[in-house]
Amino acid sequence: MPFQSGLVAIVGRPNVGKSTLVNHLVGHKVAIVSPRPQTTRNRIQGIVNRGQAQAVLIDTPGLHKPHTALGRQMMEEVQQALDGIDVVALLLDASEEFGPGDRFAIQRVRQFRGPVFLLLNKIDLIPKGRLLPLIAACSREADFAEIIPVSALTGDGLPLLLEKLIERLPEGEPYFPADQYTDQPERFLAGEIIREKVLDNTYHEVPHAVAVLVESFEETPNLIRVRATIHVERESQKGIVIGKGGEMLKKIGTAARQELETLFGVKVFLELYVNVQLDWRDNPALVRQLDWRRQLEQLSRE
Ligand SMILES: Nc1nc2c(ncn2[C@@H]2O[C@H](COP(=O)(O)OP(=O)(O)OP(=O)(O)O)[C@@H](O)[C@H]2O)c(=O)[nH]1
Ligand SMILES: [Mg+2]
Repeated sequence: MPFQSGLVAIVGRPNVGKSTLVNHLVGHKVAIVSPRPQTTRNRIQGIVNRGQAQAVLIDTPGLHKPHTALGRQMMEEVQQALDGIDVVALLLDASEEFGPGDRFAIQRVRQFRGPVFLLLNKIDLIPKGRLLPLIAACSREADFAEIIPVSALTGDGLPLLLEKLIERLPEGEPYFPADQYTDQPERFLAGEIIREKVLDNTYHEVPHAVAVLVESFEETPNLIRVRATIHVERESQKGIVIGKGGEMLKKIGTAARQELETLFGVKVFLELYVNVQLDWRDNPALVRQLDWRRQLEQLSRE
């Protein structure tokens, strides 16, 4: 049997469960997840190998109308993720009323000429009776190659989804070696894990205003030493992230270190700093600096 391989872009509004889906299918955490919208900021590839097939899933930032330079870059990332792909999987949150935001998302994938899968996610949250009318309503909106109800959280529907995806992949050599499950180097995943722990512990504008830069990532056989800066936009946000007597920063650091140790299987020494970078989200140059692909280019030049 010839090998099949292809690129699948996972798109949808913020918070519908794209990153949860990619992590579940890959079987490793490749993208951070949070209950706050606009968590994912860059496209990240998660690789799924099954027998004679390799599906490269591209997680993307949630589709929204951007108001900042960061938002515009995030939407640019989605555009780039759609370049040269074989299948689009559009996720909707089935537990929410179908609305204008969903219609906007459907419009965005209409331009794609290949097969578009519609995934109705979070079915663990709704009574079964609500599915059929939702499927009927969605099939009136566009000509989807498949409409599949799933739960990215419980895994319901995911084996069927993977089977249907693989059917659509063209013949070809694998893009990645069989033991690689993401294109995102550990250094940047570490930065994302730290950001996730900030998101877990902060509210209102703070999660949106946070960016994490890993300044150094030194690996020795039984220790990884990570030095990172948490950038925020205001002194007041810095105060929140540090907390009374540094308690919040300590909590964030401990949670991040524990997860990094589990992930990398070695002891991690984590050093965190907090810095104010006034209105960085509105500054295209600063936004670009925080893009991990650019950081990677820079590191390889040094
Ligand atoms: N109950 C339930 N919750 C889910 C499911 N999938 C995702 N979630 C939750 O929905 C929230 C958002 O999940 P993410 O995976 O971060 O969503 P996303 O689409 O990647 O969001 P952005 O990166 O902001 O665009 C998290 O709290 C997840 O735990 C699901 O199938 N069922
Ligand atoms: Mg995400």
